[in-house]
Amino acid sequence: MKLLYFTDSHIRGSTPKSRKDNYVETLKEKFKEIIETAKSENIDYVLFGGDLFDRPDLSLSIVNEFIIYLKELPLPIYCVLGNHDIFGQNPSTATRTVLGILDTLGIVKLINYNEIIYLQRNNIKIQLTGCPYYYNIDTSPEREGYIVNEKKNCNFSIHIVHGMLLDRPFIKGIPHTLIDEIADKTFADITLCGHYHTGFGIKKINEKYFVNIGSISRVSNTLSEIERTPSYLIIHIDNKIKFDVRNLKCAKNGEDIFDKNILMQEEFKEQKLNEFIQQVNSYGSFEILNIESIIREISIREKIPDDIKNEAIRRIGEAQMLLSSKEGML
Ligand SMILES: [Mn+2]
Repeated sequence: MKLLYFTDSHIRGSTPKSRKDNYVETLKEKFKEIIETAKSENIDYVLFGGDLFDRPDLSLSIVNEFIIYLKELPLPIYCVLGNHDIFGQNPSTATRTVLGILDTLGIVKLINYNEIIYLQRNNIKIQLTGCPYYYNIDTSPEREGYIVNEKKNCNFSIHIVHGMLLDRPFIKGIPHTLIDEIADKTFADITLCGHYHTGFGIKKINEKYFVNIGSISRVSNTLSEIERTPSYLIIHIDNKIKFDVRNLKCAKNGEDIFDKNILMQEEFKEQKLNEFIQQVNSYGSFEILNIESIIREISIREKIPDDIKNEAIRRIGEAQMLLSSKEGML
């Protein structure tokens, strides 16, 4: 049996800020390549990890442009809902989304939570389950979205999930789940994950595989995204499992699609802001959060001339006025 898996395509009608190419055209090339591969290599089933669309109510003209590719496959793509496919991180809004409509039309097959699907080819039978993204997938005590409780009447079990599964601890304050937390609990032989666009590759723990090969799209201008080549995965299954991660041939060089100057400017801004915050903090904790008082205090300690101090206060006043008039317009 041969399966093809890819994730996080983020279909949208506009080009993300700081990308230099035409995002829609680039993404079409990727779909073409993946669908062509699925057909020419006789892939039995195509699986998808969520975030097919960048928003749940994407304009129908863009949806239409991409359905053409999906419809070329003889079978619907088996997929889970990503956070971008639904409203308010709530999978029960699916019927109101474009992905929900594609499910009704039979162009994709949404795997519902607790649903068990069997995929068969010759003498190989796979138990396929999935879990969509939901608001506390990475904070609930049992992390049940990642756990397959039972494996029966099959050779192997595959679970697709859209959540922040990671191989190592991540930035504090960003909810995530570590492979180590679920590896002993799940019965899935392969856990296919989307959501974390950088991906962590393929990890094997206790004869179980945990996979996130990363998004096929690069939507944010960060160093890791510039250096990453988007890829898809072929899974060969007979009496054992074999993976073949393939870089998309049509994917352009990161340096050619992202503007490194913008990245550097953003980093510079961030750095200056952090310096400013540190500087303010270094004067001790201010009990009063009135910015004018903070400026006055700093200028006394640093012996800053009055005209500079007054200019700073004047500019802050202007900025505050601008902000409040903008808020008034909303
Ligand atoms: Mn995503």
